[in-house]
Parts: sequence; structure tokens; C-alpha cells
Amino acid sequence: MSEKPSYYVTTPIYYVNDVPHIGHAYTTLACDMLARFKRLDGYNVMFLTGTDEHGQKVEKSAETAGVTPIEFCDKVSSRFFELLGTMNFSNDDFIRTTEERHEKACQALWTKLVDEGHIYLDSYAGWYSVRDEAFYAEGELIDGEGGEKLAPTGAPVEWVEEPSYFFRLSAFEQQLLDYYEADNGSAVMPKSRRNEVASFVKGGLRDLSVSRTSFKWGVPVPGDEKHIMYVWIDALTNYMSALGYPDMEGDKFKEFWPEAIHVVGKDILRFHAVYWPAFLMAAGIKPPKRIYAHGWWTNEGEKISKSLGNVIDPFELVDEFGLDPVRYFLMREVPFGNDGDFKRESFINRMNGDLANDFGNLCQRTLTMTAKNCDKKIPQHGDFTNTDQEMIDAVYGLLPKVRQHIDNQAMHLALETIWQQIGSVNSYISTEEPWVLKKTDPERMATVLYVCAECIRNLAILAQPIMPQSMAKMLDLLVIDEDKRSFDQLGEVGRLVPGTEIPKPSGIFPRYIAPEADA
Ligand code: ME8
Repeated sequence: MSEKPSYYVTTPIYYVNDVPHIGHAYTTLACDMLARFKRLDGYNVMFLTGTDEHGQKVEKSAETAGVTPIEFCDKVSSRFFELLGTMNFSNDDFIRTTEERHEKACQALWTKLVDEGHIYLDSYAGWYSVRDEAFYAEGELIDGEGGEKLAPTGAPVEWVEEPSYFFRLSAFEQQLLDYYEADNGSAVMPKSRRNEVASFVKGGLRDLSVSRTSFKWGVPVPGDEKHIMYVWIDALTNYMSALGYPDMEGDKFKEFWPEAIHVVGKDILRFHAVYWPAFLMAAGIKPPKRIYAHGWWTNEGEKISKSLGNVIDPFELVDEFGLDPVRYFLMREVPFGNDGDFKRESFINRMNGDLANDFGNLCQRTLTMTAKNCDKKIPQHGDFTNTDQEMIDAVYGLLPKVRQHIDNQAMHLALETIWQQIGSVNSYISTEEPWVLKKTDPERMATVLYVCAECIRNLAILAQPIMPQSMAKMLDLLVIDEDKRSFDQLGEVGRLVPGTEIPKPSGIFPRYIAPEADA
């Protein structure tokens, strides 16, 4: 077991009936930023993502494509895997629900639920949506345009009558409500979503049908193999199978399980905040520490959907704009938890404004002047004025503020905090005018440039979780050793050493220039 504190963050496992789009990249990016932050902050981190490969929907899609389900899964899953590299995600594992380790974990959890008396055989008659992989009560349905019944999500539903195992969800109402209240309500976030979930539970829970007999592509129920486990029992278990469950005494499980933070889209909050903790409570396992539901992206005001043909392809986006601007924009533009709209114009504004102008120019200006006027070395500084010291102290004091935002999954505020400080350093340099001092007071110029460079070092270290590649370049320009880039090097302890030779400065953030329209 590691001496370091543990941190476990997970993405939903994505369905293989769709190719990866911006929404999937978004959730995984959020987790990546959290994971990278915590690693730099001295934690032992486990960051998990993967693909959800079972269920009737996949069985049908494979059939339509004329391939076997596993061939179908291999193909789409590999596209999600590829996205990890393209987006520079730092996941520690990638789980597929068709893996043996996962099926074993599902069957063990099922058996435990049976042993505890929480699963019983009955028959199910009701509405099921294959697209949502969810059961709906009559009262939840809405009318479609042709008078047909639809799920509240607009998905088609079908009437299902078959023998089914049930999970005693109704027995967990009070325990779930207590779970939402515990630790100042920090288990389900944001608060507005927690309230929604709590009122759903207060409205009364019915037992949940947890097996199907009408399709084959899934994990068989132990001892009754005609039944396939309901895909959500299967899918949710991934969070434990990647830790070696059912071996609960193994290092991984012991180290990471109680720390689990599940980041999900608001669409699947009910599964995570109601069913999953209830399954765990029923099995005598501690429910996750936190479930955070973020909002939904639209594209220029429209819902993103395959049928509208407006799906934003993360591969194309990175190709066009470069990776780090994409990463930055997605986390900075929209408060995490809120819905957001993807506008090209806003994207370009952030890329040219926050990145090229604010951070890029600050670095470029400082290092170019240093290279030209300070003999290509980190400047020898004189005494700091009050203004210098205040600037440095403000930058040195950033970590606790940024950390607090990260611990609340407020990535946008973490970035806002860093960028406000970048703004202050820009004001400092404009006021101090080292380009004027060059002629009037070169010693003072050297001090001002030193202050700027030292601020940039700290800011670049802090911004690594969101833009690992660009910040690595920036830190290279400042000649910071690779082992001197973690958060314990922030502040005085890692301060720049005057006289260190620096390489020729080069730009970090290119401006976006629209390609010439064809004549
Ligand atoms: O639900 N905006 O998988 P899924 C923001 N397999 N996020 C979006 C998005 C959008 N427009 N579209 C998708 C499943 N997402 C299940 C999960 S977990 C045990 C099983 C993201 O492929 C968001 O995180 O439909 C959402 O919750 C997830 O993709 C749904 O992915």
C-alpha cells in the first residue's frame, strides 16, 4: 500500500453503440484534470475509464452491422481507446465489460446480493426502453407525435412481459436519504441534482427488475443462465472490477474503493446515485464518496445528436485547433455542472484571448527580453519592492485556492483563479515597463523580469493538469527539471535560480487564424 493519500476517479463507461463524441471526451477530460492535479499534489491516483459493451442495444447494432457482438465491440471500443491518446488522457486502466475480470466481479456481486436476501425471482410486466436501457413506470411516459408512448427522454419504449429477478430497491429508501444527507450532503453534487435525486427517492422506490431473458449478450445470472443481468448492474460494477473485486482484501480495493469519485453526465445520475449505492449497501460495501453529475453540451444551441448530423468529433477538433486549446476551452468555458453550448466563436476567443494573448504573450515577452538583455540567463535580481513581493506572494498563495475548487469539481473556477493571476502579472509587467527600464535602469529591469519568470514558473506548474503538453514546453523554456514540476515545488522552495542559462524562447500558444476562404 502506498504511503500517499489515495484518490480514485472514474468516468462512465461508454456504450459501444456510438462513436466517441465531444460529450464523452468532456467527461473523461474532467476526470483527467482531476487525476493529474491530484498526482501533482502528492496523491496516489487511480483514474479509470472504459467501455460498456453488453445489452440488447449492442446485440441489435451488431446484428444490423452483420458482425458478431464481440467483433462489433472490439471495433468501437478501440475507437474510444484511441481517443485516450488523442486527448492525452492519463487513465491508469481501461476496463471493458466483456473482460473476464469484469464478468467475474458481476457474478460475485450478484451472488452476494442473493446471499443477503436482496434478490428474488418474479415476473416483470412493464415498459422498457432499449435505447436508454431503462425501465419506466406508466406514469413517467410521455406521448409521442403519433400518439405512441415514449420514455421521458423521448426514446421508444416496448412492453415487456417476462420472468425476471428483482432487486429489493424499495428497502433502501431511508438508507439512501441518509447517504445523501451525510457529510454535509457531499455524496451527490451539485446540490440541485442531489435535491432532484432525493425527491425521486422520497416519492417512493419500487423494486428493480435486474435480469432479462429476451436477449443473450450480457453476463449470465449465476445458477440460472437463461437470465442475463440487467445491463446497469453489469455496467456499474466496473468501478469495482477494475480494483480486483471480489477480492476486497487486495491492495487496490482497500486503497481506492472508499475514495471513489464517479463523474457522470446528468443523464445517468439516477443509476449512479440511486441504484448503485443501493446495490452496494445491500452487499455490505461502502457507497462511493462522491457522485458528481455535470451538464450537457449542445452545439451552437442545438441538441447534439447523430440524427441532426451535428455531432462534434473530438478527433477533428483537435486536428483543427490543437489539443491543449480544446482541453482548456472545454473545462474553462462552462461552469462544471451546468449545461453548455459549443460555439466556434467562443472557442476562438478563448484560444486567442486567454491562451495566446494572456498566457502565451506574457511568457514570450518575459523570456524574449530576458534572452536579449540578460545574457540568455535567468536574471540576477535586486531587492524586491513591495509590489514585487505582493505579486510573488499572490502567486505563491494560489495552490490552496485552486485545490479547494478541484475538491469541489469546480474545474472552471480552478482555471479562473489561475487566469486571474495571469491577468495580474500582465498588469504588473505593463506597469513596470521593463522595456523602458532597459534604457533607464537595467538592474531594475532584471528584477522585474525575474519576478515575471518566477510567476510564470508557478502558474505553468499549476496549469499542467489542464494543458500538460504546453505547460511542459513552458517549463522547458524555464529550464525546470522534470522532477521539479510537482506542487511541492511551488513557492520559495523551487524558485528560479538566477544565472541559469535558458534556451531560445519559442511561442507556446499559436493564434487561430481562419483559413482563407476559397476565392
Ligand atoms: O450512459 N454533453 O453511456 P453513454 C455532455 N454506458 N456529456 C455527454 C454528452 C453531451 N452532449 N453526451 C454524452 C452510458 N456525454 C452508460 C454508462 S456507467 C456505469 C454506464 C457523456 O455512452 C456523459 O458523461 O451513453 C454521459 O453521462 C455519458 O457520456 C453517457 O455515455
